[in-house]
Amino acid sequence: MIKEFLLKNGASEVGYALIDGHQSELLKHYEGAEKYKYAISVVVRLSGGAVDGITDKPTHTYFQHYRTVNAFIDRLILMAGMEIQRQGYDYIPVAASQSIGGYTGLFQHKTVARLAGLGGIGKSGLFISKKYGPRVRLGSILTNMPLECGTPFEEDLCGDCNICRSLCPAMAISGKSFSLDNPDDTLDRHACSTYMKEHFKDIGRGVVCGICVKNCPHGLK
Ligand code: B12
Repeated sequence: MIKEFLLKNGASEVGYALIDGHQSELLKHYEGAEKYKYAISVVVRLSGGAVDGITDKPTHTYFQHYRTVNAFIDRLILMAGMEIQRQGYDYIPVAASQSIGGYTGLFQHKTVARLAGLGGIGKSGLFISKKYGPRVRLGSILTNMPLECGTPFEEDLCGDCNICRSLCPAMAISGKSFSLDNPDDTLDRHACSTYMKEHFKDIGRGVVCGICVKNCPHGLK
């Protein structure tokens, strides 16, 4: 029912993930979070036109779209969370784009989307949706409402492709395939963030780029 609600209200894809056992980071910031054993991944497809406009730098249009989609996702997960609460369960909304320090969010949307089976992680470090490639933004709802969860996505999506690595102006992408043993080996977060801050301050306050998002062949299909 929650899935139908989210899809009816504008989500492009919705998946359920079992996050029990993967809450250690969350527990450092959120006392009592162990009861949130389930998570809902909310995927919102980006405007192709807004993404296609990105060249070797982002655009004002992409930045505004990023902000609008973030606000939309935050509202959507609030509405679904209120419905979860009406049914007698609890939830934590994980905002679309909130950092809590050290290049990290309260919980990783990519973890939820991948565990829900909606897609995998590419060499770019981005979540690649099976339907839309990386041209999506994500939100998550953590909950104690028991859900029938999807099967985690395990396939390698990139093979020999290194387009994102060769086009990244920050040289932040290592070219290594995603692996659960070393999930953070794909992207140098500091290099990515520093480049955006130094070069794109006037376009998107230094928080957007999108070159890897635009050029991934999975999103061009
Ligand atoms: C802080 C932050 C940044 C930082 C650090 C990036 C980073 N990758 O950590 C900086 C400023 C550099 C950044 C840059 C960008 N960001 Co950013 N960012 C975030 C934010 C707010 C938190 C990320 C975080 O917690 N990082 C900590 C690391 C450890 O986690 P992670 O890399 O996000 O995810 C890893 C785990 O999920 C792990 N994993 C996967 N499956 C499993 C399973 C298990 C069991 C475990 C333990 C782990 C695991 O693999 C992933 C990759 O290493 C998220 C929102 C969120 N709450 O998730 C958005 C988010 C990751 N950003 C996003 C985007 C689009 C961007 C940019 C393109 C900028 C832009 N908007 O134009 C670039 C892209 C860089 C790139 N190639 O990935 C999107 C990604 C969408 C997608 N398709 O993947 C997100 C999800 C926001 C959103 N609402 O959609 N970002």
